Amino acid sequence: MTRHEELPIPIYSSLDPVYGDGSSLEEAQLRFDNLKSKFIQVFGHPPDVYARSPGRVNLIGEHIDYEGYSVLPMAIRQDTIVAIRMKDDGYPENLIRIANVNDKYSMCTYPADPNQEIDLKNHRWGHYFICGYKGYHDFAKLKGLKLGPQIGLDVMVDGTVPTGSGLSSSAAFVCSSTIAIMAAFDQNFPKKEIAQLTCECEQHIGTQSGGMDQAISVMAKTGFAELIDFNPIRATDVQLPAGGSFVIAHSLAESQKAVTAATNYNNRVVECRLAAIILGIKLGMKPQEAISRVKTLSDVEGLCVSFAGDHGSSDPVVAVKKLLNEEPYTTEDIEKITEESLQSIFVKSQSSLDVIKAANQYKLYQRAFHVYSEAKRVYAFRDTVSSNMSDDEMLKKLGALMNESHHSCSVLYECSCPELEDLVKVCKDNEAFGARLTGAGWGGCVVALVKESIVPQFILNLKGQFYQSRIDKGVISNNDLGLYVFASKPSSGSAIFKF
Ligand code: NG1
Repeated sequence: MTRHEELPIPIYSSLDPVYGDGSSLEEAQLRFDNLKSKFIQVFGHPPDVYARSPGRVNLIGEHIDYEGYSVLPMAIRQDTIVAIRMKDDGYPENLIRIANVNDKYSMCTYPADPNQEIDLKNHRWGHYFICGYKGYHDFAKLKGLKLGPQIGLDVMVDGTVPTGSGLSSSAAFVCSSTIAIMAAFDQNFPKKEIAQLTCECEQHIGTQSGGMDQAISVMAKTGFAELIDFNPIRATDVQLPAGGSFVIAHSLAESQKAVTAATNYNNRVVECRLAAIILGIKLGMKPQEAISRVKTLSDVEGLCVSFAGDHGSSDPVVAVKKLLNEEPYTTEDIEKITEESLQSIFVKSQSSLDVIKAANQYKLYQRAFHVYSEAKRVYAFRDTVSSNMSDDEMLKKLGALMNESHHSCSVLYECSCPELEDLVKVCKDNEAFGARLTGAGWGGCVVALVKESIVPQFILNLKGQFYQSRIDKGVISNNDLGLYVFASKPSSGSAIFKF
């Protein structure tokens, strides 16, 4: 049987395979009708083709994808739809015009040049489309495909994934853009190649993104969470237990990952690399060898595990505890061990150099501790789901793993914030089996595992205990509450629509 990730992106001529029936189908039909009519209104022609990709919620496995470890997300219902038309009929033939159905996002215009540099200092929403445009051209070149002259594109976007919320609005946008461009050229490829490609596309925005978001957005299946492995990318269906429901709740603190990359997201990627290099050296590698060969903590896991073996354990955390200092490292501390300057170690990566410029200490012990222990929790979660425990026991165990994950993110990885801490506490006070920040953190959403039968009451309690004061202060309006707190079932992945 062909594995799911070997199949191309599905192409549909109607909406129901993705949006189901009833009110969600009606809602989708309205969105597509509106997208088409705005497209005609702005560009004077209907689009050729549409692509959609969903946001996601990560159930467990935070900040470990870029270290090569498996993660366990599911796609959510909210998605981004990109309508596209290739301009083969004259002026302005070599422009890319990107409009949005939401007036908040004004039209962005770029040259139709795949070699253009993205102006990272001036962040614009359309940059994410250009990530897909550049990435797809590089991919096509590698494949030896001819894309023809640099013709212009007209693009209209409709997104419902809340931005800056840890639900991967950026990946939903980059994936739907890349797939729309691919479909406009009448091409298609296996999902695993598109997952890899879209991850590389998103790195053009300046984050050293791991690949989880694009992988789940592209490969998700209705009704299942997925265990995503990297190198090579694979997705394995995970059936979630009956009787439980995942509630997603926004902390209302917005996390602008691309803007804070140097001090937050990319900082952690750099810290993990340094922790891995130092562990490699302490475990017998020559500094030069460690610097050139060790990219991630998974690269030195084998060494750590055999060190742990000498101490009667199989847990790589033992090596972290014994070989790294709990006190933060200064640049000088690190350079004494690596015998090479940080500048030169990271010379090929501008975004890492930006991290070094902004940092004055590095918490290597804490970051490595988090990564190795979180990687184990992902497998514990998967094993729990496939065990023969009763549903109730299972939900309790899964909740406990989620709580441990949150604690580790908060204390060791320091990617939480006061609003997330508050919200996690409110969830736990209201009978959630477990609750944790989801996605990159520093704002954004919490995911809580709740007994299905109490979901409506649980949401009402969150409203009273977390949102009401914010509604009163005008941070959000009462009518919008459903956008910020909702239960979610696993939804389907990317699709192309040709009507
Ligand atoms: P979000 O929540 O979309 O910012 C980011 C990364 C993931 C992963 C998580 C943390 C991107 C596009 N996504 O997700 O790859 O590392 O943080 O687990 O950078």
